[in-house]
Amino acid sequence: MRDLLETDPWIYNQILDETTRQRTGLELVPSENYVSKAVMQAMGSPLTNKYSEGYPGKRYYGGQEYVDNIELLAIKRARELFGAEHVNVQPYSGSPANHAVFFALMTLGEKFMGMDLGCGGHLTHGSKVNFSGKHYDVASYRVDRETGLIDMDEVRKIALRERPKVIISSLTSYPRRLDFQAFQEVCEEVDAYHLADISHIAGLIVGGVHESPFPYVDVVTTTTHKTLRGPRGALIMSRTENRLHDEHFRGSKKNLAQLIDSAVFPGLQGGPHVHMIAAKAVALREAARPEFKGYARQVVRNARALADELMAQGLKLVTDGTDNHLMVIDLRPLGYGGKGKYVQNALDVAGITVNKNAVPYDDASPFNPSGIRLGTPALTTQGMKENEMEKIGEWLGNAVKNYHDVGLLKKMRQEVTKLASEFPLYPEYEVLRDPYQVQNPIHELVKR
Ligand code: DSN
Repeated sequence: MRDLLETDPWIYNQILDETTRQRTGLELVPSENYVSKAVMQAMGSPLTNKYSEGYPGKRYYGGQEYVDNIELLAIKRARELFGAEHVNVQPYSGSPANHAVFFALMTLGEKFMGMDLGCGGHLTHGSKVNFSGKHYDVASYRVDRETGLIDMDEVRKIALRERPKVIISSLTSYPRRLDFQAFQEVCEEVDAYHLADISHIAGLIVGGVHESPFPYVDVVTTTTHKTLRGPRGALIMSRTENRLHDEHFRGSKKNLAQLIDSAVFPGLQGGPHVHMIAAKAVALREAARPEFKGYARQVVRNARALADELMAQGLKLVTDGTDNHLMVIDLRPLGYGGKGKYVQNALDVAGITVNKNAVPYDDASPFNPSGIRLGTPALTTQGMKENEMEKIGEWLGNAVKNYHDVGLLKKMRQEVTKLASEFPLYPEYEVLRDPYQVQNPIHELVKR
């Protein structure tokens, strides 16, 4: 990164410091991961210079011969990996992907069903501060108050009452499996489209440790940067033909695949980010390798080991454990309801990165909720296994219970850094310390 260093030492230094933060701490945010250098090289390539509105063979600009190959290859790899009939690789990220699917399947104001954000759903699944909640009519389902589990009888009851056009099966902070087949049965009973948002679990599905939404569902969205371990971005996968013959599409000659493609472009997006599509293709190739299955299995094993240790430390987990890559600590039994932000900040001091999160039926504010969400995809990429999870679970238990004790957290930071250094990440960054020693600290420059 010598050119960056010469052009902009301030940004260079921040990148270096962020890389050091990643290398010396423990990353437990369950939606994060560490991509390969191959993925990063595709992202940082001259493909970023190209405009390519349209689709392969049908573009609005010249010079597309290589871009078409890249997009076609990305589509082919995603179709093979997930067993999808149709794939669109252009969505910029998960939220625009969901937006495009809504655009394809519903007219504004129509009703859909999604999991409530506070119970483990996503912002784009009907939160009232998001386009999904503002522009559509939302009937949310929640988890059971006692068990924390999705109750499919309840989902069916709401669907029969509300008659939504689309039902979303998904999770963002739900630590258990999704039963796609059961969701599909409800969708068929009420003539709704089934959208599965598998952003969190795409890598587990590819790795064979979570059931696949195919062949049940109509449409699948996924981000590519979580358990799938690719660049930031998303995919939309679907059947080719429309399973339902509803009024919205009467008069339209488009099948489901065409409806989705035209919702992405020109409906929602302009030029696709070709460098990111290339990086998605690289990540899909990596995920097709046999060793990725081993990775996915280890993510789940590590999550179980970590959850067991946290519970052994006396912490309460939502649903009392995990089946996937994530878990949520309920701070309320410790008397720390509404203290999630402080616990998250305390863990930052110890070099352990997590995110504050609502627990189901949380009375506290989303800015300072009562839970901590954590997961194992990034640490597993780094090579950590059950032994390390036990150690980290012990530290976490100690740090959460004593989050006021800065001395303890600082001491823990040293042990954390020592453990992280045994699993080196991007080691080449070590030798690139800024030889110019930029004088103006960036905090001064950006001070408001
Ligand atoms: N921000 C993502 C997550 O952490 O789950 C969802 O968009």
